[in-house]
Amino acid sequence: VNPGAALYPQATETRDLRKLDGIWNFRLSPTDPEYGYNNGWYEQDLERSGPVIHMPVPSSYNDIGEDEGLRDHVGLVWYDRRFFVPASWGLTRQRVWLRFCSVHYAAQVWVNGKSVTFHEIGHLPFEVEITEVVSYNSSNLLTVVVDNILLSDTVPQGTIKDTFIGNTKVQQEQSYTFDFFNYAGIHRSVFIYSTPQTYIDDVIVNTDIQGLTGFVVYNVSHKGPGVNSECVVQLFDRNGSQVAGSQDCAGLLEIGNANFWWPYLMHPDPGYLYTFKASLISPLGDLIDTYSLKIGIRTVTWTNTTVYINDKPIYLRGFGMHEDSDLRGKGWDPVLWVKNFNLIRWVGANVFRTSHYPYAEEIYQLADEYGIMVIDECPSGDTDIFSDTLLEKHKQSLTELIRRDKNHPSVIMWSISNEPRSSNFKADAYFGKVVKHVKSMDLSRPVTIAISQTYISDRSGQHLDVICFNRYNGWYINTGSLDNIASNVVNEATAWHKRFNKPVIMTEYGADTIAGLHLIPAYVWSEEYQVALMSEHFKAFDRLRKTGFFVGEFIWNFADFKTTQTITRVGGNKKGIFTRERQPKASAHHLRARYLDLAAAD
Ligand code: GCB
Repeated sequence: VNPGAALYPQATETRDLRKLDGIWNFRLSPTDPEYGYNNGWYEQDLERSGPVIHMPVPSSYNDIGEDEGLRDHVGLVWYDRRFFVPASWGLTRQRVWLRFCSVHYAAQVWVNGKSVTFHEIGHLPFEVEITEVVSYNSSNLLTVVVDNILLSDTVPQGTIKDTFIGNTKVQQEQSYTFDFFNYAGIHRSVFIYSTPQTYIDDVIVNTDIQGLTGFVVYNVSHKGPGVNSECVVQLFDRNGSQVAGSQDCAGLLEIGNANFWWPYLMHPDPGYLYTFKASLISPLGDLIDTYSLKIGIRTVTWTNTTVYINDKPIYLRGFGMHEDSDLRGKGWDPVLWVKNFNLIRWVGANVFRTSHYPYAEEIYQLADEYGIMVIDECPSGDTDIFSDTLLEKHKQSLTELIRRDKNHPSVIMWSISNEPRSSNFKADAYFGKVVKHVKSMDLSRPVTIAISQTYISDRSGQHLDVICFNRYNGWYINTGSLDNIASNVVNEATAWHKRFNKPVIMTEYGADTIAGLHLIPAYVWSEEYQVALMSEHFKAFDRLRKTGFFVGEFIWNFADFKTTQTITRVGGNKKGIFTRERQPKASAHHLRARYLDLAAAD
C-alpha cells in the first residue's frame, strides 16, 4: 500500500516535470471485479480489449455522460493513456516518478503492464518511482483501475448491497450516510517528474515570531546514495532578495523585521510569502538537487478561550465548502477555484473548512497567497463501529494529510472528523488515540472535531483543543420557526464552553434555499427564510462574541452541491449562499454586509 506523497512536484534546475492531464481512455468494469484482470486489460491498450469512451482527467467520471449507468456505477472502472519519457531523463540517470494528486477511492496502477502501486483513500496524493519500468525516448502505457466502493472500514464509510442471480453477482448498490455525492475517478492532476538519484525527499518548516523578528525552523531530508550531501538553504522575500541563509540541512533562520503572514483583511498586506529554497550539494560542491517552497511566517496559539495568529486574537468568519461543480464533480478545476477565492474575498470571509475531506493541493497554495485560513479536515466517518481497522485507516488519512499540508501557513487547525458518533462509549478511547497520533506529528496547530452530538452526550471534546459544533436550528430542529434560534445557539455554545473549557466555533448552521424562490412571510426553502435564519444566528453570534470564548462562525454552505438522490434534496443540497454556478442568493449579500462589518472591527 502506498504511503502517500509529501512535496508537490515542480520543475527546478535539477528536476523536470510533465503533466499527464487530458483525455484518457475509459471503460466501466462488469460487476465481476475479476473480469478486467482475467482478460488482461492492464497489459495492452484498453482500446484493444474492447470499446472505450473518452474521459477527461482530472474530473469525476460520473457526470460526463448521459447515462445513469455511468453516473451511478458501483465498483471498478479502467483508465489508460500513453506517455513519453524524454531520452534526456535517461541520459542523466534521473529517477522517474509518477504522481497522482488524488484518485477516489482506491487505485491500482500499472506501467507497461507491470503493477507499480496501490493506494486507498481518495483526496490524498500518492507517488511511486517508475524508473525501472519505463522506456526512455518511447511511448509507455499507463493503466489505472479505480474502485469507488465504500465499506464499513473505508474512510468515509458506506454499505454495499449485492444482488445475485444464482451464484452470480449481477448488481451492487452503494449507500452511504454522508451528504455529498460519492463522485469518483482521477480527480486531480497526474504528473511524471524526474529527480536526481540523490534527491530532496521532504522539507519541514515551522515558524515563530518574537517582536518584529521571524524565525524559521526547518529540516530538509534527502534520500539516495549521496548520504554525505550537504545543504544550502536560502530564504528570499517577495522581491527575490535573500534575507537569510544557512549551510545546514536542519536549523534555524532568523529574519529581522520580518513580514508576517496575516489573514485576509486583518492587515493591509495579507498572505505574505517568502520563498524557501533548499539545495543539496555534493562534497565536491556540485549542485545535486534543489526544491523551493513558499512559506509564511506566522504563529497559531490558543488558550481555553481564544485562538491567536501572531499573538492577535482572531475571529473566524467563513464557510463549510465542498469540492463540487457542475459536469466536473470533484475534479480539480482552476477556473472554479480562482472564482471561489474571488467570491470568498468578495464576501469578506477569512476562513473555510475543507469539509469533509482534504482538497486539492493547489487550493491550499491559493489560500496561502490570499491569506485565507483553512481548517483542514480529513475524511472520516459516521459509524458506531469504532473498529481497529477503521482507527488505523483514520490515522493513515491523517498521516498522509499532515505530511502533505504541514507547511501551509493557511492551515491553522486540523479537523479530525465531521459529525462522528461521539456519544458512543467507544468514542472516548478512539478519539483519544486519533488526537495523540496528530500530536505526534504536529504540535503547532489546534485539533478539533465538528461535533453534532449534544454537549451532554459527546465523549470526544476532552481530547480537543477547540470545540466545533454543527446545529440546524430553524431547519432540522423546529423547522420553519425562527423564534428560539438566537437563544438556542447562545445556550448551546455556552454549555459547550462550560463543559470542556475550550474555545467554541459554530461550524455549521443554515437552510436549504432555492435561488429565486421568494415567499413572505419567510417560509422554508425561500431566499427570505435563509436570510431571516441567518439574522437570528447573527444575533446569537454577536451576544457570544462578548463572552470571550466564541471564536468563529461558519455558514453551511459556500455553494449548492450535489448529493445522492433523496426526497429531502432538490437537485442536491441547496444550503449554499451561492448557487452551484457561483451566483449569489440574497443570503450572499446579507453575509457580505456582516463579514465586512466584522472585518472592519478586526
Ligand atoms: C450536516 C453535515 C453536512 C450536511 C449538512 C446538511 O450536519 O455535516 O455534510 O450537508 O448537515 O445540510 O444536512
